[in-house]
Amino acid sequence: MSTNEREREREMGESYESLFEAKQAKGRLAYKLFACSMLVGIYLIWFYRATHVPGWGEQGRWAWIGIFVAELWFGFYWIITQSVRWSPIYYCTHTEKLSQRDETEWPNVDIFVCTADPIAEPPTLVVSTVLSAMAYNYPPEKISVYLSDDAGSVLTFYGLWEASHFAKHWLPFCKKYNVEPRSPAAYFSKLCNPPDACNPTEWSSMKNLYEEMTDRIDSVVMLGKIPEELRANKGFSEWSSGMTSRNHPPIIQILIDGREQGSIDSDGNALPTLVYMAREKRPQHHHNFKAGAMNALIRASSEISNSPIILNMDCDMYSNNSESIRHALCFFLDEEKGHDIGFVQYPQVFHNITKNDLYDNSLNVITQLDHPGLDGWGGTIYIGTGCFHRREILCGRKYSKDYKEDWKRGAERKITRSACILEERVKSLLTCTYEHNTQWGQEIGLKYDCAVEDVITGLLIQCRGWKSVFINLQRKAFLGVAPTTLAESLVQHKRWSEGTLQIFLSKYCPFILGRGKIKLGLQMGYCVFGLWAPNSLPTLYYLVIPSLCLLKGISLFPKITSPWFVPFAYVTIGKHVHGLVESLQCGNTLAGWWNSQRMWILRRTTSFLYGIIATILKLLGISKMGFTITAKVSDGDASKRYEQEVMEFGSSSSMFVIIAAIAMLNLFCLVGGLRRLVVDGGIMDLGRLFIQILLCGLVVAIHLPIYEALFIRKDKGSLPLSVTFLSLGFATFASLLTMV
Ligand SMILES: *[C@@H]1O[C@H](CO)[C@@H](O)[C@H](O)[C@H]1NC(C)=O
Ligand SMILES: CC(=O)N[C@H]1CO[C@H](CO)[C@@H](O)[C@@H]1O
Repeated sequence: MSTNEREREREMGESYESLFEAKQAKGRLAYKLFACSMLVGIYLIWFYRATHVPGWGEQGRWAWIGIFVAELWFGFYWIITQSVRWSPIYYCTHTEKLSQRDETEWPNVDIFVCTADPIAEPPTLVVSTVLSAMAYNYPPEKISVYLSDDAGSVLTFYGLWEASHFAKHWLPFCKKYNVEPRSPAAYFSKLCNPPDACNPTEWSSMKNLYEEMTDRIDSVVMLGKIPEELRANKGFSEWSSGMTSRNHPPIIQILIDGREQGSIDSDGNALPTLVYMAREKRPQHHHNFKAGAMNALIRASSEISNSPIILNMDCDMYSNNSESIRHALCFFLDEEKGHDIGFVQYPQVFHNITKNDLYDNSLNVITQLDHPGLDGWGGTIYIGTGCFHRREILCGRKYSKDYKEDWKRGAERKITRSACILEERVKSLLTCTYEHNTQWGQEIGLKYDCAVEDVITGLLIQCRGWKSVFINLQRKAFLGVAPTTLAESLVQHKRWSEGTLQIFLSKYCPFILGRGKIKLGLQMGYCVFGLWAPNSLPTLYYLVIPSLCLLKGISLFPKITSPWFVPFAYVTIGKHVHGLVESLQCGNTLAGWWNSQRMWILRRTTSFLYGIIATILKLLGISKMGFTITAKVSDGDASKRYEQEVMEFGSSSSMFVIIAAIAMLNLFCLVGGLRRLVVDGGIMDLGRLFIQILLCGLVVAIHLPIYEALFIRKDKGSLPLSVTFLSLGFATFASLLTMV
């Protein structure tokens, strides 16, 4: 149906009210002019480099050519990044219009929560997330919550079993007092006293109930096994001795069966369905990490609730906004513009970011600018958590013009067998061998063999013709825990950069796969992330070679009095001032911006370097993919340092040697370079070497916390002595080599 026809239909009296709107970002013309001027600056720099190469035999010829290559790369990458600034759109929803519609016709929603390790992700944390998902402001009989436990741990199952009882009190309490947030852990940790609206005795007894539950769960976790008397309860008998996280049969337990008449809360209202799932694990079968778990969830839920909408969230990302299902549905249920929307992505936001965000974890700029930028080209990326999908698109469905989901179909409850028979049926879908010789992990479900299964799955969905939208609510939909040490943050970025580069270098490269299917701007938008890792090499070059040349007195940049100085100054200042303004606009502090600049360097010299090496090794078939789960808990001293924004290096790693060596080398070069100016009477050199001195000085300034950790700090979070010696050794060696 063309737009004209639709309009006619509307004029003819069919009632239609749009459930969402898209707004263009303001000030785009000014930005585009600025970007063009930057491009001119970049061309001038390239031109200067190409026309001023030192001749054969002259000093610094190779250093010059190297820096030219680095600048070619930076310019190219900058052009790629313009895609996410060109025409951002911001979506807003009209839930009030949705609320006017008949509730019984709203679709069912399946919520998937994934956990993988009862130690790194303690059951109490998982349980709070699950409870926040059960308590959405949405008809409870339409919600089914599935917990996938990749560790197959009876401790996590016990936690969920406790939660299934606690929910009977928690859900009516949330409803009665309109509690926010609905994760009990988050709610009670913020309040010490009952809020005015609450009945104090009721509030206190709820708090006690919650604390007793967490105490029981914690003590079972401490013991490492469940008390014998529990084994009599349904479900616990699934666990037998000798089962490990890597070797166990499939387990599925329907803890609350929403279809049953008896499943009601303490006020007599319906409860959401609650299911525990652990797919089969055998050492000889590869399990495909989180993508494997998600695909098992898709199959298991298709037998039990088969809801047309699926939300997936990580176990450490609780729901902070009980309205977010309604907001997401505004996109899917919009009769006019909703047919081609495949998924709705919420941002990843963290609740434990400190004021100046030492590790630049907040993703503020990515959330507030990059994602809307991608939306401008018809689709944001799928980031693996906080995302609503249509079930059909996860099962490989292509978009076609006459596609129209019949939501009423999805609003009915499937009436099937009793829970026990259902569980037996579902088990057969969770075996290790079920997927053999099928399209699961390829055409169906989440894509396997990629460190960022989410990004590649989202890309494949868009290439099948679906659009996606990003929605950032004022009150954030999901809140998680950010890494609290440098090592964790770097490792996380290594995985991201490695995965996205792997996509770029495969047949799924956005420029190849997406050609003719998604817009060029979106193809480029994917490459902003896909080309993170290659940035490491030119950055390392820029951090090392100009400084060494400074030590030797070789100039690699135009004199301060030369007209060629202007493009260098314009591009550098333009880029950083613009970045600073954006950062402040997105809610970062000035110190936070400075910290993000440091992390920008540290990530490029370590995470991205390791990412590119790992990708190359994998391409050559030398190494295989691994997956590390970041711990979500830290000890007392470390927490204090985190609050005080003292850099916590965390588990010792070879990455720190690189960081420290670069810091030391630049310190040597700065001192050596300045000494040359002063002592050797080379003050005339100042104009010639000005840019290099400035660059080297800035590198030293940004690494101040590193020197502190190397030489001054003595606490447990700082750098070990071995790193100090190794980095000193490297830096001395490199400087001596340059001097001879
Ligand atoms: C999370 O929800 C609480 C309670 O409604 C609200 O006060 C807070 O601002 C929210 N947090 C974020 C980051 O939006
Ligand atoms: C500032 C802040 O909220 N810090 C918290 C981050 O998360 C850890 C672990 O959950 C808490 O212990 C901190 O208090």
